[in-house]
Amino acid sequence: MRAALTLRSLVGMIALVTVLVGTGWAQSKAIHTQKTKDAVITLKSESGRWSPGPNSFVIELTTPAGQPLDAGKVSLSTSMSMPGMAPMIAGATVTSDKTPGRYLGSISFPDAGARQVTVNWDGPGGKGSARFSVPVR
Ligand SMILES: [Cu+2]
Repeated sequence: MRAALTLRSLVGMIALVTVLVGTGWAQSKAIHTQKTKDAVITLKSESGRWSPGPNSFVIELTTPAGQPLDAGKVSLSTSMSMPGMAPMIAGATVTSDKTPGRYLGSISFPDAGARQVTVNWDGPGGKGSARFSVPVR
């Protein structure tokens, strides 16, 4: 009986780890965390940074208390100011994940350098915006 229970909990743990690896761990290093009055926004990716070329990443939105934020439609855009030329603008493709407050994004950068990032959201959990800087390196 005891052995059976142990085996069962072991199987359960393996299943849980498999799910975590499949959904979370592959995008687990934080690129940037930004707190606003209403939300905490975390950008994550496998490498923990943005690099020139295509990037896939995760946006997580929570309330200041750490509950998933029902953020509805989320968008992310970036701007880089370059001397003597118009700012370089790049927008991300953002889709909602099955997990509340979790979004999957992809974005491509032609070069390295600091980006001014704007994240907007508009959903049942509220509407808001955050701005911060992220290096592309
Ligand atoms: Cu540039």
